[in-house]
Amino acid sequence: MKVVFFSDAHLDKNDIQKIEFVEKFIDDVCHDADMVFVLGDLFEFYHGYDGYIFPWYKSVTDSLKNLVEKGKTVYFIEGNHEFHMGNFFQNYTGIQCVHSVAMDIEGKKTYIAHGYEISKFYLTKFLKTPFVGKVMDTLGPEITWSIATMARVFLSNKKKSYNNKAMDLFREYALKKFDEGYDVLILGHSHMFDAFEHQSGDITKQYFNTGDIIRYCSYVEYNSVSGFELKKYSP
Ligand SMILES: [Mn+2]
Repeated sequence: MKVVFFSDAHLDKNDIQKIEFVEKFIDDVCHDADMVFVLGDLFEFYHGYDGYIFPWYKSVTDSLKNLVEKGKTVYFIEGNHEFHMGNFFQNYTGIQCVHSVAMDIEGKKTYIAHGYEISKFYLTKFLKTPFVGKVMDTLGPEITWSIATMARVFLSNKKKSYNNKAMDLFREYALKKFDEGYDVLILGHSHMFDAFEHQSGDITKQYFNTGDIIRYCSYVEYNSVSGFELKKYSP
């Protein structure tokens, strides 16, 4: 069994090369996976509309759709830049759009999320409310995209660099999840790839952060032979 986890590409409208890079990653690394988790912030901005996919996101969406058509299970975990992928996106692609996933992966109780709940970012929480979702629905894709473009200066984590304090916050959260009974925790959002192990009795618990598929080419892979591993993609 092979499972791939990646996140935080923050693909923007004119990011042609980055979009092609992610599509190549999907082709190269995910083609033989059984399950693929997009851990959020694949897109710099997304709000789902009926019958509509932002044209600049169509090709990468089709790459993921293609995985579903090949029989793989694909989860899209919404990040803080994705507001409501919506039924149309789910029905069109066959991808399951969720906020977090708790599942057993070959005996390991695994929790998978984007990770924005760790930082107390009230603007994100406000923007995620059903009220704001309704406003985006009403404004339609073109106007919403324009507003998002103007507002991104307040939202973007793109320029985040390595920061031990932030990294520790994620690790502390991991310890909390281990206490709740999880064996493996996988997050994104920080843009800092990370891996650490925690001994709990005779069980080794593991935390991973997928980092940033564009900047560090980092991702996490599980396979039945070697377990969970932090990896670097070299095309
Ligand atoms: Mn994020």
